[in-house]
Amino acid sequence: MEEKRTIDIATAKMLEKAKKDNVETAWDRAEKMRPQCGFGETGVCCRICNMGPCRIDLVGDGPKKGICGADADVIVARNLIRMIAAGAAAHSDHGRDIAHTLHMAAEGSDYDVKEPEKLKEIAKYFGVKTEGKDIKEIAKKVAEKALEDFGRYKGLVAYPKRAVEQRQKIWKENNVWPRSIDREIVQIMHQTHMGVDADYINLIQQGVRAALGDGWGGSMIATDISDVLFGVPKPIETEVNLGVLEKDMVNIVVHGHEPTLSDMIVQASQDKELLEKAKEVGAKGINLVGMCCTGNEVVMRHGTKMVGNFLQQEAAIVTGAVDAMIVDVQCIMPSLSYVASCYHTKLITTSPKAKVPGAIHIEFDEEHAYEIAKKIIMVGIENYKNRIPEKVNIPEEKSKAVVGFSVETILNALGGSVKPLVDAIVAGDIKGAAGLVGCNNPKTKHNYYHVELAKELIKNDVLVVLTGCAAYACGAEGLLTLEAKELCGPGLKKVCELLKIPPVLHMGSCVDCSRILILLNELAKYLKTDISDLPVAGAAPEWMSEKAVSIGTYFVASGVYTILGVCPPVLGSKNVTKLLTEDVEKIYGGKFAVETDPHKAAQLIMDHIETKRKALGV
Ligand code: NFS
Ligand code: SF4
Repeated sequence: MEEKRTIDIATAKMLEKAKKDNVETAWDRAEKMRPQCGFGETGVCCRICNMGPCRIDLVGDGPKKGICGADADVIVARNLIRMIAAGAAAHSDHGRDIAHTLHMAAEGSDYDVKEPEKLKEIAKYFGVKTEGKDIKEIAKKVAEKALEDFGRYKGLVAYPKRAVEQRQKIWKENNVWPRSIDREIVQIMHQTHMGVDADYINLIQQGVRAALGDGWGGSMIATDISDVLFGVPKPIETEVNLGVLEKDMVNIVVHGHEPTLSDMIVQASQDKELLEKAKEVGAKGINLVGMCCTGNEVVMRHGTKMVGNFLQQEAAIVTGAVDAMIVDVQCIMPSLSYVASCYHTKLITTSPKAKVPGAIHIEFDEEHAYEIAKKIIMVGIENYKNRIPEKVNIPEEKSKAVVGFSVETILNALGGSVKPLVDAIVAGDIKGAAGLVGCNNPKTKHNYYHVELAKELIKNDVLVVLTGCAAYACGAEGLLTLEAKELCGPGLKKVCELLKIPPVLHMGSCVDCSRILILLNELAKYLKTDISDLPVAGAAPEWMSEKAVSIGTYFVASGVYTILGVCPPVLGSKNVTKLLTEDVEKIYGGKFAVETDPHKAAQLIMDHIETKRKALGV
């Protein structure tokens, strides 16, 4: 049965073990949840005011309107853009925290500016003068300007002006250029309050504006300033999957999202004093590994091994070999404290925004970052002796991977410009490119869609770039290696050999989808065209989070054809569905499609790429 749940052998083994150990997982709970509520699934359940809850009867002769008179279009659109608001808020609050950390670095803290060149580069976009200025001074100004973009009371968010002019024009004409990152999120909450907006088109338009404030705002700020503080990612080797846990070392998992914490933990895990302590308790050393997006952040900069993606978080603890799991924010299942209690694992929460009953809370504070990081690791070291030997079973599966393809790295590999990439596209060696992003979802077989889609695309000479949990899926399958060129079509294989890159490029965490935007923008700039004219597409094969809705929306609004592998809750409104899958294309040049079969999705992407190639005359 476990093979039905995941394609990953290591995970399947741990699900078997969980069953034996009598531990319930997300898959078990998903089964108990079936059949899931049809009203919720189609987006026609409204709980926005207390006259409700209301629901629309789509098939019978039940209610067609809520008590206030809201119809299916309004209810679906409101629910959807509230998802965008939450997703954009999560990404952007992360961006804000990183900007604060830069501000603290400027004033003197455990953090420092690691990449002065990148700082100067982004200073340009914020209108901060750099000539003759001290780096700390620039850092402080850039941090302040970035922080202003969250709550400015006049003007517009700065980063969208990095986009090609055609794109900027579309955003201006349609009035979706975000005024401030927070404001658009707040406006969604206002606009969707009972008795405000009853026009589904106007509602979706506001969703687009908030999503752009995420992609070309909060997320992009998070990526850029993380690079400034922690380093611009460069290709680095690592290993992926549960097999990276070690039997005779203190295993510490960092799980969550923000590198402010995880990067400091990486540094502290190499502290001599702590290594001594680890030896004192009988361990050979400290094995720090990453999970979900914070894992993506640290692997790109330090090569920290990647233990697993979203649906592997419980499985990691089920190995019985995780001495501490350290979490900050986002995608942390509340079940972890229960699963940890079935083994010896200590779950440590660190953010005032995310506490979990049953976990140890050690609040992280940037002012005492290193000291707290050490204290957190000590919990893991001290817990090593509590392992229950008969409950330890680490699957051996792990794969090698090369990660760390920032835009800077890609341009570097290409000799400083996108020209060789464009030439390869024109020559037909590479047909186009596709971005695979996002989560896992027990509604689909774990990792199956990510892997099948990636394989099918590279086989057809489509270069694949990845972020988020998609990266772990493809990494565990060995697709992030130079050897994966053997799975490619002849053209892509040639290019991979020439540039010595894998055909599937790991570009980072989910906020790093902003790197994909910048790469597309560079291609468009070079071709003197708009992003929507490029032979590219996006897919969120196994998405589940509200952040993914925001990401999908800003990609579509940036001109990208985007496939969702799991249907969003919109089918209750024919009008909203048509708007998102057809009409938006006339405005933004991008649109959504839903396709639950990865092979059919690959065909859709290839057809789209072919159409765009023809239009470009290549
Ligand atoms: Ni993205 Fe990262 Fe994974 Fe999905 Fe969660 S970790 S920010 S939301 S589940 S890809
Ligand atoms: Fe019902 Fe309207 Fe209230 Fe929603 S806002 S719960 S549809 S009355």
